Amino acid sequence: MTERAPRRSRLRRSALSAAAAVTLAAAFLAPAAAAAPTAPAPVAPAVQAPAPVAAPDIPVANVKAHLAQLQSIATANGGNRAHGRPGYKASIDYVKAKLDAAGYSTTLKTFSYNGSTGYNLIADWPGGDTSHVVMAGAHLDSVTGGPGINDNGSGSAGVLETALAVSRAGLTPSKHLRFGWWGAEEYGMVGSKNYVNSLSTADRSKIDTYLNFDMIGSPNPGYFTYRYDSALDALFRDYFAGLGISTEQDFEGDGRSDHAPFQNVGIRVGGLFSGADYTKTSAQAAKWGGTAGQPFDRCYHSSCDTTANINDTALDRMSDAIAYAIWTLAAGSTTPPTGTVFENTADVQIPDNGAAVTSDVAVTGRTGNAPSALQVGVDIKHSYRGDLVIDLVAPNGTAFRLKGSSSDSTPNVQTTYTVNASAVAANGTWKLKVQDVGPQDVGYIDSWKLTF
Ligand code: DTR
Ligand code: CA
Ligand code: ZN
Ligand code: ZN
Repeated sequence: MTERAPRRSRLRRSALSAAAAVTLAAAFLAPAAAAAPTAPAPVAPAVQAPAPVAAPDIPVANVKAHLAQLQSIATANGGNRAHGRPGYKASIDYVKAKLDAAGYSTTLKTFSYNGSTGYNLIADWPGGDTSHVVMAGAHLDSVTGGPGINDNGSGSAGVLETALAVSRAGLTPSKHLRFGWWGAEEYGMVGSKNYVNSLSTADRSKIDTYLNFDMIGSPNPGYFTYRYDSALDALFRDYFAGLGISTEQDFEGDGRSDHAPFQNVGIRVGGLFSGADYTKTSAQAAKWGGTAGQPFDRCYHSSCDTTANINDTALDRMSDAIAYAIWTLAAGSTTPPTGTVFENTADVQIPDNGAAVTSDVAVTGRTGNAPSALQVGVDIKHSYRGDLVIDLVAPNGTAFRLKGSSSDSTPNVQTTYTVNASAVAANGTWKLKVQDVGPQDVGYIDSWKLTF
């Protein structure tokens, strides 16, 4: 586990799509042996119908693991992952292998540019209405002068991990999901232009939306949304508002990344950007943090654009925003989103074979009792999840057993439980209680959240 400074817990009040439909095997949760409750534990909840849930949290550690692989590839191939160089083909092979293993239908499309063969990777998630395609993409190539970890390993890795999360969730969206990784963007969006030009008019008309992610982990980050489509702009703006972050519309990217070829044929485009060589203003630093008077990415197109050139928080937030957009748009929901998320992202170490630990979220602003399908999103990093016993403890002390111990040697618990909490009041401090009851393997609570 990479040691990280504990992150502040945060309240995330983001609009969620109530119809972001993912069919989850509902957890039939019986209250655990209560931890000294003040009130008797409620009767075991009735059988839960699968409930629509919000997008999962994208583990930023997974995104960074992809960046580490891309860095290794560049290091092993002359220090770059540029079009026409071996590092690019090795990068696309890495991404393709991950997607093939996750059940995607992948296609490697070649093109020629500057006397070299270029590669685009297209990955289709089976299912959904193929006459309504929601697409997300990122360019995978770097400049020749460096490994291109922020530009654009960050966007490539964020899109890749979202695609893998779709597979982990077994998402069955109403619309068809497609992902793309583009070659030769640095030479003028050559790969994405080639892809769009290769589409028939009929196939272009089937793409409802293309979302582009080019630089989403800049070390002195800004939070910019593409302004071209008001609904897509609002989708991201409202998401970040739920995190307490005020975004700005991007004005330096017109025609400068892979959204442009899609836009030029009339396809609705959106996306996110954390900034390149422009300078962060004092006003931006005041609201986003970081350093005024300095570029958003001082290593833009330079050899120092390495894995050290990434702001983890920006990468984490933007990757989560990609997942939110995909779940929302693919579910086909056009109804106004509802729902509120309360999250704690502070890491809490779990002592090996020892006492239970807890992580709190303070729920406020609700009225009455919690819902009968309260969503409990859990992200625990641990090398042997069978050691873990996990409870949700309500403000009145009522405990709901989420997971018991077992011989399951699989690492990590990254899932969403559905709890019938309708017998307890919503407002107050809820606790995730985790105990490691087996020897040797260790881990920590990475983050958890309640979605009402
Ligand atoms: N042209 C991109 C970097 C870039 C510059 N401004 C924007 C705005 C929106 C997306 C990307 C960019 C590149 O160098 O890959
Ligand atoms: Ca995350
Ligand atoms: Zn670039
Ligand atoms: Zn780029």
